[in-house]
Amino acid sequence: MNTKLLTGVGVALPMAAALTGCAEKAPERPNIIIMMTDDHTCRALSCYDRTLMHTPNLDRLAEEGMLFENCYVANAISGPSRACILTGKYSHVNGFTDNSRTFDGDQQTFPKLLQENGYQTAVIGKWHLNSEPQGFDYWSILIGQGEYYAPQFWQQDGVVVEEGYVTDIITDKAIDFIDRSDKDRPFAMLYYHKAPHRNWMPAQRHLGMYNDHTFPEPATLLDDYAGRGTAAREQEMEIGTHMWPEWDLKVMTNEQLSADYNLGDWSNANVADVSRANDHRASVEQFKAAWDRMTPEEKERWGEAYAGRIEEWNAMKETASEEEIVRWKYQQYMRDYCAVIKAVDENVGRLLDHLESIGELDNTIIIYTSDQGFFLGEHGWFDKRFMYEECHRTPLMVRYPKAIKKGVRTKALAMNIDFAPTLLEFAGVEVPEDIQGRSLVPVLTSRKGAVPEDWRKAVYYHYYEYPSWHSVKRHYGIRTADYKLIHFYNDVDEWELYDLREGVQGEMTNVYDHPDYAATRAELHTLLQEVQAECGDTDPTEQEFEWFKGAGSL
Ligand code: SGN
Ligand code: CA
Repeated sequence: MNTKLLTGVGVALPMAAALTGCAEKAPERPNIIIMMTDDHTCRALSCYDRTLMHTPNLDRLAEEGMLFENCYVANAISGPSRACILTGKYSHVNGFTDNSRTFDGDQQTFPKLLQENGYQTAVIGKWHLNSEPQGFDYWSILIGQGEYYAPQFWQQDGVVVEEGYVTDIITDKAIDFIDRSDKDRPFAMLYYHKAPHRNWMPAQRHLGMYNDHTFPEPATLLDDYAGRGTAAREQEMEIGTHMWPEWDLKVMTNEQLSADYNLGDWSNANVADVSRANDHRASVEQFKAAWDRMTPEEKERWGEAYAGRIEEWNAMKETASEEEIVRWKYQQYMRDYCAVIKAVDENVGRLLDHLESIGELDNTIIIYTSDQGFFLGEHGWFDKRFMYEECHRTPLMVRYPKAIKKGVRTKALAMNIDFAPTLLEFAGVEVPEDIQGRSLVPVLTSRKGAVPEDWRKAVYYHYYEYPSWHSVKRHYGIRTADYKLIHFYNDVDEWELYDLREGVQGEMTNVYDHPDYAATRAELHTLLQEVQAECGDTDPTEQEFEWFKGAGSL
């Protein structure tokens, strides 16, 4: 029946909208699952890029559905991104501009609309919006960032600690929700992983799996930030300087982890050093607490897996050059990051197999995405926040064989605010006018992922969380098919323009003041103004004031 509903979409869907509310038609509507990871960049998905790792189960979604080569987030940070997805609106409209915010759960969200229209709704895993979930029949969410081992879940009946590894547990809960759901009504589930968020703690079965593997280095690992502005130079997310050996790279023995750990004498240090020392100390305490959630057997296995790395580190840490340290840290970072993704890939496979075994796979729209991308050593960085490609772009694969052709890749400029209207349209629920995203249905149902003529010419971005972790300055801008225009503001006033056409400088050379780009620059400014006017985001200064009023701890 879904086939009937969706064949020749565009004609059939308005009819579906008219059917909304008819209880007897409800079972015909597709189930919905958004599979979202935290900080999973396209480069660590083999359907996007085969150089780093193999993700066969995630690739299956691309092989059996559509892959978006150009999906972008509206604000590359967790809570804001989640709020954009829930509401289909930009941060300045849904109010969740940075991670210190509390989501106003009374506002309209797509799960609420689905629930009102007969869907059984659930959110399982990382929520990170500070307020209690609304619009879900079932919720079981991690507290804040959550924990990798023996994670705590906040759910309707209180807080529980679950034994085991977070990615496996979230999947168990997802399967359980599906199995418990009423078979006469469709379900919509947000299956939201913590992985592969910092500090990248792999599952027991994946410990040490990449110990003997050397990952290729990105060409810009040792970037000196020449040719770009203050923001790129003044961030605090460099692998060399800001990645802690203990917390991030786990170079602490089990003996150190179970005892007091001395980080040295800082009594003669200056204020900046003391502040860094305090951050460092906090990160060690944080790691001890995370490690302590493991069982004695798990700790033992952990200790064995990291022993070689710890030995290497102790032998080199005093003598190695800065460059050697960056390159060594990069390898350890990649080993853990990719191992954490292995568990995601396996669990996505497990969930797909389960749906198949109960006959619901083809009747389910499955979206795979991340809350944003991530730097894997490009520009010498980890973390995200910048409007640069590595984290601005996010993975997006959509599988729904009743309406979407297999193995198609599209270049259409998509955004995470588009998920809400897309899913509502597929579900036959009228899309409210105030939703700012565009339904991706015309792209998804096109034969070859063709970009419709009237499609958006640019995606809009705005990042607010500064001053804060990693010191990425506030900025906004647009990305078109070929160019990117960015304005860094607040304590700087700097514009950047990048030529993203193949074989050109990319995001290494700011061509904003280059005479060859004068015409392009003028066009982009006009387009930026139009896009800002359309989405109602024209006065960052005003928002800054709001930000200061609301800022708390992140
Ligand atoms: C934590 C991390 C940061 C990260 C933020 C936001 N530090 O503070 O590295 O940028 O979360 O991440 S950590 O020492 O606690 O790991 S987000 O994905 O939730 O937005
Ligand atoms: Ca994230």
